[in-house]
Amino acid sequence: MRVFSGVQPTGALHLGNYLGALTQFVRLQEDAECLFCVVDLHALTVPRNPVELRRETLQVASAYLACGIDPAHATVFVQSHVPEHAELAWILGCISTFGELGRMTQFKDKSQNEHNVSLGLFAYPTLMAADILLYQADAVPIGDDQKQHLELCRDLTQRFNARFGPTFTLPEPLIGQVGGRIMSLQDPVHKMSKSDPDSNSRIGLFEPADIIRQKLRRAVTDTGREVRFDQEVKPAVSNLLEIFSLCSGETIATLEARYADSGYARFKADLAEAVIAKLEPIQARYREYQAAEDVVRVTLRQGAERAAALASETMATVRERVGLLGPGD
Ligand code: ATP
Ligand code: LTN
Repeated sequence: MRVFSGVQPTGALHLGNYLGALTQFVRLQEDAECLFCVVDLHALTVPRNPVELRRETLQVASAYLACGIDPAHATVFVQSHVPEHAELAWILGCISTFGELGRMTQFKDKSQNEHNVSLGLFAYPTLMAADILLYQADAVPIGDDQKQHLELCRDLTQRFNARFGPTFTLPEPLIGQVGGRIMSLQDPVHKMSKSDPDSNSRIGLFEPADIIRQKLRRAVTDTGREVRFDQEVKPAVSNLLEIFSLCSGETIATLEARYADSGYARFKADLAEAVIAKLEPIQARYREYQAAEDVVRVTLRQGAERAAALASETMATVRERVGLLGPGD
């Protein structure tokens, strides 16, 4: 089985990225051939400062390694180091329709209230499909918010294969039963997000312990005092229970029993310690990689070489299938 996934270098990673995506990546690398990409071309779909983009690209790569992705098991690389991503995105763009791209909820959200909506933002899902199809990935670990993009990728796969002959593997989404949708700490109907202007809504993976304690103390709760998992009636507490369970390894039922009558304050204080304990070793490793950026750069260079070999093989077939004249033809 081959697995592909990507994270955008668009700001500090948060607990949602970790529990929804990165923990799955680490688990999968044992049993599958994995490629994990820092999707810098996707980050260009919104205006970016070039110096920050370069820095954040290295930061996401360091975060991958700090979370436990092992370059001996998985290929870690930067999207723009393999130019075939952009080439295949163009070809897939030519079989995508205006209507289907316009229905993407992420596009609708991100383009709302914007005067100058870029072609890149609109075409974002065709680039994501290219990422996946270039490597003939069987499975794609993602958070719940990316489900619609993956469905579009599957539609494009079937359309391309029907029109030009069997070329691409049909990818399956892998979305965690729990952790696939970690919600904002300030507004539990919205997902925890890097782009939320309120930083109290999220816990950064590399934030100091006292900030984590403070953010969890300030996290909104629901009416009533009881700590109970009920996503309809108690969405905020249910989200905190889910985070607690994923960080401590205890079941939600165990946590409900322990905190049933203890009130929110003690529950939140213990939750903070569980999150801090989970993040501590990741933070320590992240600091090591930050101090050894050359190691990260070498990993990315080697990763790009491996990825490029696979990508060029797929693209040779694709060019031939769609009818592009090769230089040697
Ligand atoms: P933004 O929040 O600004 O939209 P993002 O964090 O969704 O950005 P990425 O960094 O590309 O964007 O996401 C990396 C991975 O983390 C994706 O697989 C995404 O589905 C997952 N993810 C993002 N937010 C959450 C969340 N709140 N819960 C679970 N998974 C998430
Ligand atoms: N769109 C994703 C990031 C992403 C991705 C991918 C995920 C880009 N290409 C390929 C899985 C597979 C996001 O915003 N979270």
